Amino acid sequence: MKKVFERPRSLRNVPTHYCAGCGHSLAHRLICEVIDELGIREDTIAVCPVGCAVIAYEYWDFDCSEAAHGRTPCVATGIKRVHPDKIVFSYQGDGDLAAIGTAEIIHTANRGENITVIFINNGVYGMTNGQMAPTTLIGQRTSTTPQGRDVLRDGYPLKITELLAQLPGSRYVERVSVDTPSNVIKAKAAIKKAFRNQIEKKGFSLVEVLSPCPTYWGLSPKDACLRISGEMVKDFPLGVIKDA
Ligand SMILES: Cc1ncc(C[n+]2csc(CCOP(=O)(O)OP(=O)(O)O)c2C)c(N)n1
Repeated sequence: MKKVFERPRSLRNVPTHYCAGCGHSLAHRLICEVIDELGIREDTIAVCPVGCAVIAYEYWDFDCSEAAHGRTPCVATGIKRVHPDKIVFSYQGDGDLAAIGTAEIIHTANRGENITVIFINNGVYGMTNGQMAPTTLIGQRTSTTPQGRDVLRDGYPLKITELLAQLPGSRYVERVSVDTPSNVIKAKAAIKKAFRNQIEKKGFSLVEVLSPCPTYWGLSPKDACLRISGEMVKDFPLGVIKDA
């Protein structure tokens, strides 16, 4: 019988703790497929974040380090500078990257560190019960904005990825989504390009992944995916933002 589907070598055969319909598990798998296809499993070092993906190292079968809140780009920088031959990536949610670690990601991009950043934007702080994140949409209800995000009180959704693309040190910045099969395929291609850039020593690459959080959006997994294409992409349009 012809084999049409198998688990990537880099993905451990264990159940994850993610909620039904969560985009983290899809993103994890895509990263593993890319690492397998590039043949870099033995040379890859991941830096795991705080937030829902805090124990990503339980699911990935390659070397991983943990970092404190928002500091994964700094830990990744240190590892990469000591081991320039290794492929180093940081994995962060929007609370981690765009709030707690704003300074760290800006300076890492600005220094043009030759690392890869995978940025999971689900618009909320998932792990700590769905509080507002910088990426929360205007009017979006969260546990800390029960009436909806109000611009006068809470400011605007932060397009941190566009901001990072402005910096001369950033090389490749793309926003993708995992809401539909075709977008999943595009997301994988972007992740692969970001890893390939690092292998080719091109510098700082970041892929933002719009990711459903059915639990804290209060939606079914299907409706959470529909919310991405119906609402989220208006503020966070998909596509290449910078490819220098
Ligand atoms: C300095 C500091 N700020 C905040 C927290 C609480 N905290 C831990 S994980 C987390 C949520 C991170 O959310 P995000 O990065 O969006 O990832 P998600 O859980 O949504 O995947 C927060 C707020 C903390 N422990 N310390």
